[in-house]
Amino acid sequence: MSYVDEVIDKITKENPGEPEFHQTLNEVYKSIEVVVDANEEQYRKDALLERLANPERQIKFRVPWVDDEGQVQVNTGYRVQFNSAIGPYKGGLRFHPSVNIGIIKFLGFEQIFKNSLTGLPIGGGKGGSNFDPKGKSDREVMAFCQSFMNELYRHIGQDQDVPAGDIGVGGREVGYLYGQYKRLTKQYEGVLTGKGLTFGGSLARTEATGYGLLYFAQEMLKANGETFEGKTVTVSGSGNVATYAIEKAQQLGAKVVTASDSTGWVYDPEGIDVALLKDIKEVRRLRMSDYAAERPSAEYHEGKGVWTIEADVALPCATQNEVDIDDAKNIVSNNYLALSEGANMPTTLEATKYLQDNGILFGPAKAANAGGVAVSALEMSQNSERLSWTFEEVDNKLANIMKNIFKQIEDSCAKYEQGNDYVAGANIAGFEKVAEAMQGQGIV
Ligand code: NDP
Ligand code: 2IT
Repeated sequence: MSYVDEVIDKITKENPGEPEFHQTLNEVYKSIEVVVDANEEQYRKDALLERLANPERQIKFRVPWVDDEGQVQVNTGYRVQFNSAIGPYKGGLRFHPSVNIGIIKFLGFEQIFKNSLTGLPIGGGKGGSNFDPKGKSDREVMAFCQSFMNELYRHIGQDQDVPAGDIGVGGREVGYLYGQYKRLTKQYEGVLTGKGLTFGGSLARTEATGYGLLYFAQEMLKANGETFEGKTVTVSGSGNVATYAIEKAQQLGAKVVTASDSTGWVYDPEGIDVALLKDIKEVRRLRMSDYAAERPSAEYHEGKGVWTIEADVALPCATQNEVDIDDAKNIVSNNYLALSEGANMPTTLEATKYLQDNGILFGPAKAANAGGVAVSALEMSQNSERLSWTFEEVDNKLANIMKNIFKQIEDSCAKYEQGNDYVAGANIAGFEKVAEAMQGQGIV
């Protein structure tokens, strides 16, 4: 058995019941096998792959809070501090009823390599809770966030671990979390990113993941002689990533014809109305069915179905494993050119392989959606120097970071003869830097 296979087997057995973590472990470790084989003796002796797959620290805590009826509710909070080889732990917080330790570990593991690809000094971490913000009042969300921070504050800090948003955690939640951190510690520091613009947030952080996704996809299309001009794009999700992906795709001359949430999806052949989408989702906190009700050109369908629509580029921006083998078959039979992942691990391993085998350009999440965390790192820089940069300055840096990520992937693909397997290229490039940093710091 190869060293990679041995470690996948061992880590999987040691961490039962964590299918999402096993999935990313398989994807990453199988695709870096070519690098590992070339350094097998040293890596084996140093147990490098075992150390990398074991979080440096994982924290699990009780989060009690009182709902609007006076009833005490109890949720579980998590923070996984996965790897600090290249910088303080960095990664979002997810509030969603599905959250468990395996999901947080999958997201934290992905974050290590994503953060490495940004070229910025940030390690990998992730956290969250099984709290469901949907349908909760503002006061309930604040009560939950304050209780969550009452425990989390002792584990984080601007030079230790810097959380941010993810599913269910946006500007409102980051604001409540930051307020409570400051109250508990008396520190006005860049301990969270995605903050409001009046208290240390960075311009363009809200837009960063979606915009970055398009800057990355633009590079990927360009390398293959294509552009977004005149293309039709399908997007899933209707949250932070989806909204700003749609906005940037339209700015680049494409027409985006779909968006979705967990109850249904919209087909809007005239192109999604971004102003209406923002009003519905960000201001009024309503559903895609409400978008369809207010937009005469839009059809609403219950359930899942975005990938049945014919288009050129697919941008899944909702959640993990939302593109399965049947969706991949639709994408291929509808003659798509490319799929670029806005969500984390939205494509199953089987679907990814099928898309790549059928010549669909495939932009992997840890590269394609790295713009969010990259601008988070720029927010940390601005907080440290007590300055705020302009929108253009941040947006230009973001565009350059995304170009550079694509270049690193191409270089790794060339160096290890991976063709245009950008999944392998991203994993290899992300891994090499972290591996070298870990080797340089001894057995810790
Ligand atoms: P939001 O909470 O803003 O939006 C999430 C969207 O995905 C909503 O439309 C939501 O629908 C939908 N969704 C969530 N869970 C499911 C599910 N189980 N099935 C179907 N639809 C679902 O989150 P973000 O936009 O921030 O995050 C979206 C994805 O992007 C996630 O994978 C996240 O990890 C990833 N990401 C986010 C970054 C960021 O900066 N925010 C950075 C990089 C990656 P509903 O409202 O019905 O739940
Ligand atoms: O998955 C991700 O990269 C994020 N949710 C953003 C993390 C961050 O620290 O901005």
